[in-house]
Amino acid sequence: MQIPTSSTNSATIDHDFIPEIELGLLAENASISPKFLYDPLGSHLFTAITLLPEYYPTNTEKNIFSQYKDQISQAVGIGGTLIDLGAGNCQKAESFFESLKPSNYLAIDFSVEYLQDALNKLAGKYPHILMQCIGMDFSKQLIIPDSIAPTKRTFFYPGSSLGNFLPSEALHLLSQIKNQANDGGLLIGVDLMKEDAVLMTAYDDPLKVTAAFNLNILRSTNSHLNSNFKVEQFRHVAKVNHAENRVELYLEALENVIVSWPGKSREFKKGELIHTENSHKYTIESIKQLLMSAGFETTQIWTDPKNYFAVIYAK
Ligand code: AVJ
Repeated sequence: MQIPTSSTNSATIDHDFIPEIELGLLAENASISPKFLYDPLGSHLFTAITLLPEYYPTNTEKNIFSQYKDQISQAVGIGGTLIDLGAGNCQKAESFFESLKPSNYLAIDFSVEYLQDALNKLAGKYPHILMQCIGMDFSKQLIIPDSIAPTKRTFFYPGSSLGNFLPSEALHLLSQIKNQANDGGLLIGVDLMKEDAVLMTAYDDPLKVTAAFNLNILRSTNSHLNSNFKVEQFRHVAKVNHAENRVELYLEALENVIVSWPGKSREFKKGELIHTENSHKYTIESIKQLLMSAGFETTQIWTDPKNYFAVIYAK
């Protein structure tokens, strides 16, 4: 893997995703990993979701960040490398540049094309911060390149993206973060459990932006696999799973469908579901437990008045 030193270059760790996608599609309970939601159009659709009034996480987190900016920045401390996990459009990290004064900014995302555009714009605005981006699927392994100085690292993982992972996977990722933070820490945003009605409108919004975002995973899959999914043969479904403390997204076949791709095919009966995403919701206690199990020793926590969302600095 090559990590460029120029301020706006990117490096992509290339993976062959075909075996992973096939495994999910051929399983009795079919699934497609949520990382395939974020092709270039999917990344834009997700940004559109964050602008919906029904999608409370983004705004709630933003309000917590702005209300407690000083306290949070004081907890995190200045300097070192700010490592943005799932950087997207880099806006959230940018809002901390002034108070955290990082010398380096490393933006990591699965969708590197979208990230590169965002970083190009940012680099011109902050010439004193050395910026790099990497396209990485850190759902399996988080590897911070050797070219990133082993000084203080602040991992930034906002937006409750941790919620995509099963508890065991989340623990694995958090442990890897702890082991690579040196004397820094983790600033993370997590979504809290709440009443079903609020969750359901957030994940099945009346403008159907979330439906478009979810259905687009079929086109993203077609481009990876050379398969022939037709978006109009499926519909978006959101469910709250209380036993697992999560919202689940599915695509339901509206008719009997046969999907094929080079060498293989899969039949979906009318009503059959493809699982596309889990969005785990935490309690203050459950996320603290998870962080402690990952090796973090202290946490500072900020929430909103409705207790919809929590921002945590863990060291
Ligand atoms: C980016 C994973 C935090 O789970 O709320 C938004 C993705 N899916 N609407 C979430 C998402 C449907 C989002 N995360």
